[in-house]
Amino acid sequence: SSHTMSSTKQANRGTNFDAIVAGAGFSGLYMLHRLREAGLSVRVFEAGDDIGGTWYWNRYPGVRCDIESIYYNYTFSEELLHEWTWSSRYADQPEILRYINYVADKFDLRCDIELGTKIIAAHYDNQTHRWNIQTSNGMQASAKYFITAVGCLSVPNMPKFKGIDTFQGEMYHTGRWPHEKVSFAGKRVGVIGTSSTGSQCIPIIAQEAKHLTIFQRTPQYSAPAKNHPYNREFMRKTVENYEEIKERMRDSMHGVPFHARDQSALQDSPEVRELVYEAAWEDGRLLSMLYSYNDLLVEAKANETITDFFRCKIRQIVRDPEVATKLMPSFYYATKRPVIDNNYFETFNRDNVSLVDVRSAPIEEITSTGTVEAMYDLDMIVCATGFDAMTGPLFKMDIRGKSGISLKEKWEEGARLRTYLGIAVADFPNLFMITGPQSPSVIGNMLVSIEQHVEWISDCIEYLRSNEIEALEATVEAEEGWSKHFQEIANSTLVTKTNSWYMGTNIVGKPRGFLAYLGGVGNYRQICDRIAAKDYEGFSVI
Ligand code: N01
Repeated sequence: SSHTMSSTKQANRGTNFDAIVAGAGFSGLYMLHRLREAGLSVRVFEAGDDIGGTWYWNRYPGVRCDIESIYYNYTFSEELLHEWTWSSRYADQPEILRYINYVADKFDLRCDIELGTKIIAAHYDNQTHRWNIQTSNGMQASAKYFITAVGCLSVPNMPKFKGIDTFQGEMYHTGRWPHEKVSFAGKRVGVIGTSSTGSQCIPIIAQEAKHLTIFQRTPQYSAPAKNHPYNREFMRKTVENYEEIKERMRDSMHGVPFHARDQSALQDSPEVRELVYEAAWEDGRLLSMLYSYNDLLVEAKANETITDFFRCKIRQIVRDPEVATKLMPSFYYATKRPVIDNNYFETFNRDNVSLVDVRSAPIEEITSTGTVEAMYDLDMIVCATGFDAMTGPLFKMDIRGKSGISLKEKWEEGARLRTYLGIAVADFPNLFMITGPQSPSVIGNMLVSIEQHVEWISDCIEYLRSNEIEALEATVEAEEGWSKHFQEIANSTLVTKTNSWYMGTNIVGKPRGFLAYLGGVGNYRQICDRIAAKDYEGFSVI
């Protein structure tokens, strides 16, 4: 049958492929490269008018990565590592997008990417064992393997305030920022949201706007990023040692070559703890604070020692005690993704900045001239309100498996997410998700997770081809086992105690449940490799 398949492929080149990939960000691009190298015909469909995914859409002022640039890049090509030089510790969006474009050109990827084309449906055909794909512009295509590379944070969450459509000023969501420069000069700007995105754009907008009003629902813990230019010597040395760095990243908890100190926060005296936290504060890495001790995410008492430290810092930085009090976070530290910033808390000392607590008095309505019964007159509203994470991008496509049930229907049944390794789903043969729900991915450095998934998936596909297996499907038992293990790990930490996009609670009507695997990227890689070595244990063959 593989013979007929390949001759059909030859006859219908253009619409029939070995593999179809949804999305041309970091994951889709590498997937395309790997599969093409393995000799498959591949088509990538990308909704945006250009490649880059997250880094194509998120162009808001101040946008940078929170993982150091030298770790937030591909590691699969030594040549690429040597060719590229990052300018600073935390690269900004234009630089990361330049990198992605450089990679696309270097590996000649563009010819297999269809831009401005959203996949709206993907249905598995039981007769042909192929995925039939339909796009927003009426294209039909089919493939043996369907791979989602749609990202974890790609569907903006636009708040549904009453009257929002009547607002006559400019309104933006940070995740859909215009390509032309947005001017804040002379304007009364409101920013809704004070998390990773809000804390990046607020200091920049404040410098230009006539007045900036910040609508804060949940105060954040944020530590200074301590961004600085990289020097040539540092880049050279790092690249020279990259083999070792790469091993450490792949073996780690969060995809960076560092780990937590092997000590409880409760073993140190308050004075020593203070010194430890102070050093971490000065260090400026996303995980420095969390890595101060090994029990901050599991012991409530330990976590309280670090939240005290943050509150103290905020009180020191923010001059107006009333504003400082409003900025005091109280959830367990790092149960939301930590935030690192450039002058976030300092911005509240500016005369043209005011802070509104919308936890005690939520935004109820947007009128033609501003928010909240016109109490705040605004020329512009910036929504830094986040995303419908992980499942959101998958649900944008009507993905239907063997039995005709959609992924959305499956996971909404009993409000229960079920996957095998976050990669595969029972009833959906030959569907592979890169950085899907229940995988580690967004817990740390996305690039390490992306490369691991892409390599695991392409190895799996090569295994299927060399063994002439038509299709592979996760078994219900394997899926149950993974989901149970997944949940046990999440429950053993403090993360499930906090409402966040990790828990799905930021989206009205979304079932409450943790979305990403917390067992660590190193452990996870070992589990995935073990399963592959056992001839894809937990999968059944069609
Ligand atoms: O989104 P968020 P984000 N009324 O969901 C508030 C990555 N990222 O775009 O906390 C009022 O974290 C909401 O309030 P609350 C990173 O993984 C990385 O900032 O729900 N407020 C919160 O303050 C990150 O974790 C980088 O009470 C409303 C904010 O909006 C993830 O993306 C940069 C509201 C949303 O916070 C998401 O970050 C940016 C409403 N109706 C993003 N609805 C870096 O690499 C929402 N909010 C540095």
